[in-house]
Amino acid sequence: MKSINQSKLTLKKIYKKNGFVIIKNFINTETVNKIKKEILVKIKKKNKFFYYEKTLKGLKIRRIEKISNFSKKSKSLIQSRNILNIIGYLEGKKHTLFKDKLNFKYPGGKGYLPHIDGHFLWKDQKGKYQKGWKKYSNNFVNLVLPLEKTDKTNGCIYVSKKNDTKKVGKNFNQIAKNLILNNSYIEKKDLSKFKFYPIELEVGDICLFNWKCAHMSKNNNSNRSRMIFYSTYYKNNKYKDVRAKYYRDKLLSKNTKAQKSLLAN
Ligand SMILES: O=C(O)CCC(=O)C(=O)O
Ligand SMILES: [Fe+2]
Repeated sequence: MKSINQSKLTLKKIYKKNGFVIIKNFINTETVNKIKKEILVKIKKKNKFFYYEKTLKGLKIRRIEKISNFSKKSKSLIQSRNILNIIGYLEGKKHTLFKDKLNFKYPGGKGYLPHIDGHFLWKDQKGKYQKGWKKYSNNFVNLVLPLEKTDKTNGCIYVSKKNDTKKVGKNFNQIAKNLILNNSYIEKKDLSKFKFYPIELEVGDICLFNWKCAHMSKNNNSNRSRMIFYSTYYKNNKYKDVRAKYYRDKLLSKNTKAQKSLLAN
């Protein structure tokens, strides 16, 4: 028990310092394999929550939005006590699921330009500008949970330390202002301020990173696919049904379709 507590403390120290941490062997691999199998069967039929991309090998699925609505097993994994507890422990405050998706990256699938999640402006139903995710909470944590091994060759995520972000801004307004308007890409002139670390994960491992950490990923140039759960948790506050509100707002927002997707293509 002592050693478990000590290693948890080490994880917390790393997380506090860098804003991100990899936790090895955190999830039961059989659970993940079962979910993967189930999803691979489900995606054979098209659905409006599936997004596709063109690759040299034809049209391939790129992501499933709201994966936890669509797969009960995914929902119980993404919202498991284990995951919520470790996030609460690392941040020192309770967090709850905000949004969730499954990002595929088949061979030839595209990467994501360097960006900082949630730091953009969007127009609400009335055409009024709103502050990205800040409208919903003042802190968020992202989870990367691979359904298959992810490394540099198949386009793993790269994350930079949260202190790098301070070089472009100290708070939401400053950061958002210095990113490309209406989305959250880092300007070319600022890229040298960030050092990106590859997040190589086996099935069973997870990575958690704070929303202030910039991140990116490259194209998948291998012949292995790369499926990951990519979900976000918000720091609890007085608001209720935050996840539902976020998705409703996104649907009704006056942004263009490209801006709505929040994707770096
Ligand atoms: O799947 C990836 O490689 C990155 C995804 C990402 O950063 C995002 O969806 O915000
Ligand atoms: Fe992102």
